[in-house]
Amino acid sequence: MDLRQGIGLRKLGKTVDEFQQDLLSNLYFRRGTTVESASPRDAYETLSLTVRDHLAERRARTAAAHYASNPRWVYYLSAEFLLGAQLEQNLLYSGTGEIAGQAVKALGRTLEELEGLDVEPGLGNGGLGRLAACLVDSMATRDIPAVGYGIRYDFGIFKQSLSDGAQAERPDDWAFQGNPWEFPAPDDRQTVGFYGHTEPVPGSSTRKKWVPGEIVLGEPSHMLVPGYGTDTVNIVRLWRARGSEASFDLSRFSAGQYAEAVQEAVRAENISKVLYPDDSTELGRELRLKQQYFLVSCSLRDIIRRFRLRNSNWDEFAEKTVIQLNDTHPTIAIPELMRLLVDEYELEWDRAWAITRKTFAYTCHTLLPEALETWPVHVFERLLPRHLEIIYLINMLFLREVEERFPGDNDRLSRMSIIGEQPERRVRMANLAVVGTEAVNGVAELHSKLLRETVLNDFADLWPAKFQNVTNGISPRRFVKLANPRLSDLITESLGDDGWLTDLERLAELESFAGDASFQERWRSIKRANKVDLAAGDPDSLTDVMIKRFHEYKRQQLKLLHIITQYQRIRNDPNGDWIPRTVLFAGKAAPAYHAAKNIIRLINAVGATIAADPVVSPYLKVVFAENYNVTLAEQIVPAADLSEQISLAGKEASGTGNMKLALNGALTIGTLDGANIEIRARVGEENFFLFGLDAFEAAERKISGYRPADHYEQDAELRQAIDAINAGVFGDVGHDVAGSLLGHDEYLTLADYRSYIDCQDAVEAAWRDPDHWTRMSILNTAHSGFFSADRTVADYAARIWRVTPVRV
Ligand code: CR6
Repeated sequence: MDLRQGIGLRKLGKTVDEFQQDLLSNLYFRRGTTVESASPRDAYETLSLTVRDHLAERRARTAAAHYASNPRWVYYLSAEFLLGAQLEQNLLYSGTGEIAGQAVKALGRTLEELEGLDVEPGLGNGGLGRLAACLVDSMATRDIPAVGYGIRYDFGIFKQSLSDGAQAERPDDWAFQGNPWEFPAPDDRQTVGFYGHTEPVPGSSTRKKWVPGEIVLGEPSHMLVPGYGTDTVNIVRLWRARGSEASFDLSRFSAGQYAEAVQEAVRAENISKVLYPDDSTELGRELRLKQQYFLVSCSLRDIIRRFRLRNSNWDEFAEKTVIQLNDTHPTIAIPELMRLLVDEYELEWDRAWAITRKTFAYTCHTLLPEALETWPVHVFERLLPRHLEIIYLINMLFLREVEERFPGDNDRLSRMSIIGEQPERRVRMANLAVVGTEAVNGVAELHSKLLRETVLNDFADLWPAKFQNVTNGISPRRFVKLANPRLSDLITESLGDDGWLTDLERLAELESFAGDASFQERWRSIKRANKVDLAAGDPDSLTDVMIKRFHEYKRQQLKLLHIITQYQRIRNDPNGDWIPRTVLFAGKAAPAYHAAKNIIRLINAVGATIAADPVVSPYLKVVFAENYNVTLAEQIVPAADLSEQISLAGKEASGTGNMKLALNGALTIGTLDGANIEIRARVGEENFFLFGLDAFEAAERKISGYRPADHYEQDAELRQAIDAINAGVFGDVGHDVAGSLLGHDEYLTLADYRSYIDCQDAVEAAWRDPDHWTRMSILNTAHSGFFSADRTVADYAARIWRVTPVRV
């Protein structure tokens, strides 16, 4: 049988009857139950397996095509993948949605009911993890041979609930009932070492023998990543840590020492236990470094295994392989590849280094200095002694190169060194990532420019050609077609076909409808219906959303000042001509980030005060939607009128929520930060509400000695808002928030307050003219095509990866 022809069993284009037969057979033989006794979970699993079979058939053909063509591969290494719910996506991507809807009746269920049982794997924190998911989707859609590598955390991002308005966290046991989308691949398990010591190798100055003190197994499983409108199905391979056989101590167990008997296994399994729950503190640092090395070590061995299936010459490795490092989390891959090549495969150092440098590329996702990872040298030395030696050698040779170019410039040397000396010796992962890669990119134009001019300036001086920009993007399938079916249908009808789903720039054709009264009417009724579905507030009110992680730089506190100002204005003039608004917040704060958690509490306290106020509540409502995740985003985004993108300029690397909202016809109120700048340039200045300092002005303000009190003293409305917070009108927590605003106001909230309030007034003026507003909304959608992740992937493919698609 020729696999490339497909195995025939799962022919596409099934009838409802055939699909029903498959369902029943899966119910009996794979789920082991019957229609009469099937639980909802049985029905859900059965449907998922049946849909999965359709993709698995394509997967088999994809793997065969890839094997035959021995292509250049993209390996995307990421500590996070926020894949989103799978069932609905896979129904769409396998083209089985309609027949499945009919066929599940045989199980006495509806599709909606079963989709409700689908649990999203929350294997990420926010934008970075969701970006990884959008990129692998687009790589498959563009037929790029690719594998995503990540960690299969037992517990994903914590579940958030509110308790008396404060964030409470619960563990996210996402796969507690199993995960039908996953294929375990125990045969491909890898062995990972930690701790221990190194020994010299006689006759070699660069090779060493590493004798690890702890051994852990990495067991992979994979999820299918289907392309849209193509046969390609790629995979994301996720590693789970296990103790080795030797980690269970039978003699202790027999002696009744049950806990001691399993402690080694437990310690091993802890490595993939939880997604690092907190990106703001120093806690658990060693465990996080362990996770990073675990991911890297398993993945690199797997990549090498795959390479050696079809190739034997190491000089071809970098031609067949590009490894994209998603932020610095997987950067230990650089010394690890060196270790494998030099110590295990016995290549000369220089040859290994040439291969390594050509293989890797690095995407930086931040400008916040505290988000650039560094590890204390002593932690590294204990956990990864051989890697530290390799890093020292890489650093020595690198600094020699710098010294040659800039003789005598010692300040430069110490800034560029991979090892920082002050206040303690630390390994600077971003420096390592720049030194060990062929290309470095930021994620939006401004971000890439600031990286070159500030954070990575010395490196850009040395290697200007290495630095690039690739503006982020999002999946139009998930965030329009699936999230907003009404809008999707209208677009398809207006454009004549659904080719826009893989060629999003075609949305520009909507421009000709922007002034058409009946089209506008339909546009508005879709938005309204989406708001009714969301049921967050009056569907005729202006739905103003701020959905993202809670962080002071993102400035939820600025939005809060606007709400309080509005509240005070209405109270002062109850008969004014106020525009009803529903302000919807959603987002999680890192569990140990107290300032962010205080802002959540204050938002809820202000919301409660307003709700209890008969004068203000008809015009203003504050809603906090709990447990923001991909699924919730898919419900909120289509219902939004106004998108809050109000970070201090120069702080948000890109943002991707801003793209999702604009694409769904929300107007943005925002600063000149991250991708906002590119959104504004495309949708048009007149269709974007701009306010605030730009990145340059913000930096100047800080340098010239910023005093938040000046703004407080000079602006009566601001003063009243802060006084109310401070006086406890909204409870005790106000005191801390006000204190931090008046004290140092790290993110210049007060400096941007007036400009923001005036801009919100302009928003309301625009809202009063529905035709004008709708026109702006249509134009936002029409000109957001650039923000498709398909375009992002095409940019990476052309400029960084230099890969060519393989059609299945
Ligand atoms: N927090 C950036 O802050 C960007 C995403 C994806 C972030 C955000 O602006 O859109 O990455 N950075 O590029 C990090 O996670 C370090 C994010 O999600």
